[in-house]
Amino acid sequence: MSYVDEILASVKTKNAGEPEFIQAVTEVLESIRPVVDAHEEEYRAAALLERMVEPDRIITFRVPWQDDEGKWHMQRGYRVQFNNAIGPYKGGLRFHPSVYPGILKFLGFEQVFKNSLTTLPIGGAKGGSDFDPHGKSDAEVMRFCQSFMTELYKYIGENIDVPAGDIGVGGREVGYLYGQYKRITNSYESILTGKGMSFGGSLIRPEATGYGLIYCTNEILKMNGQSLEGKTCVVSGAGNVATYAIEKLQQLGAKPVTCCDSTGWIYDPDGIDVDTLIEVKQVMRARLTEYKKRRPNAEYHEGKGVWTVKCDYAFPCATQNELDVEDAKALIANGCKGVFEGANMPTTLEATKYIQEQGLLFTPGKASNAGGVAVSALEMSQNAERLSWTREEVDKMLLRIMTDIAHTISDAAEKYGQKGNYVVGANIAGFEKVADAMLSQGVY
Ligand code: NDP
Ligand code: 2IT
Repeated sequence: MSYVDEILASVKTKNAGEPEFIQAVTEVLESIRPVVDAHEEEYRAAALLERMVEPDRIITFRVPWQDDEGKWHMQRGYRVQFNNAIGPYKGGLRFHPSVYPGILKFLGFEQVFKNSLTTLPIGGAKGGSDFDPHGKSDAEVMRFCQSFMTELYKYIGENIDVPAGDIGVGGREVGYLYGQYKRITNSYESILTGKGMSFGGSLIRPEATGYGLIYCTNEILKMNGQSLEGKTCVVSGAGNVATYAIEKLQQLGAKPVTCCDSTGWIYDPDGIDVDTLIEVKQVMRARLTEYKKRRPNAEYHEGKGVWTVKCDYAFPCATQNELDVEDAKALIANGCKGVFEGANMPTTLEATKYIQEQGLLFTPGKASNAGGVAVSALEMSQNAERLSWTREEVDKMLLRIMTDIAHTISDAAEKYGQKGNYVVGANIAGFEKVADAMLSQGVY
């Protein structure tokens, strides 16, 4: 049995109850086959793949919190410190009822290769809780965040592990978490990114993932003789990534016509209005039914449906496995020419394969959504030198990083005889640097 097949079989057995983790590992290992085959003896001798698919450690803790009526609740908190071969652990925190170790392991594993692609010195991690912020008051969210950090603070540090936001964790949560860290340790350190601008945050960090997705897409389109100008786009999600992807699409002359949240979706034939979206989702923290009330020309539908809308390009920016084969078929039947992932692993393995076989352009999230963590790393740099860079400076660096990623994944795919297969390109390019760092540092 080949080394890749051996490791895949073992991962499937050992992590049987964690389908998302198995999915993420399968995609990466299948992609890197040619590299592994070429270095099999060296990699086997160092147990490289065995170590790469096993997190350095998983920290699990209890998070009790009190609601506004005085009732106590108990949540689970986690931090999966996956791999620090190329820098301190780095990756977001997710607060969502679906959070369990399998989700955080898939996200931490993806983060290792994504962070490698940014070229910045950051390792991979992910954390979070099964806490659901929907419908909670600010005071409840604050108490939860304080309780969460009261345990997490033991395991993080500016040279150890630097968390940030993800689903359900935005500027408000990062602020409360940061305040509690400072209160416990009496130390003003860069232990979180995505901080507010008044206490060490970086300009462009809120926009970075969405903007970065579109910068990367734009470069990939250019390389393939296409462009965003005048194109109709469908976007899923209505949170951090979706909102700023929509904004940048508009700035580059495209027309994004959809967004969705966990209950329903919007089709706005005039193009999504970003100010209204921000008002409804970030200020009011309401459902998209409020968007419809403010934009009478728009349609609101319950449930799932953005992939049924006619478009040139699609941008899944909500959550994992939100785009399956049926969705891919609907997109292609409607003339879609490319799918560019803003979320982490939003496309199922089967749908990815189908989309690529049908000749569409496709970029995997670990490459195309790397702009968020890249600007997080720039926030760490600014904190380290106790300076803040201008909006223009950070945006320019983001653009350069995302443009470089587009070329890196394209070149790696071509080098291994798979021109245009950006999944293979991203996985190989991300893997090579981590493998080199791990092999250099000895077996542990
Ligand atoms: P947010 O919490 O800001 O937004 C998530 C959005 O997706 C919300 O509108 C949410 O709906 C919607 N959503 C969540 N689950 C579902 C579902 N099952 N079906 C439909 N819609 C759903 O998170 P982000 O925008 O930060 O994250 C989105 C994705 O991007 C995730 O995969 C995340 O891991 C990834 N990502 C995030 C980065 C970041 O910097 N924030 C960086 C790189 C990747 P509702 O409003 O109802 O909650
Ligand atoms: O998935 C991701 O890359 C993030 N949620 C951002 C992580 C970070 O540390 O900024």
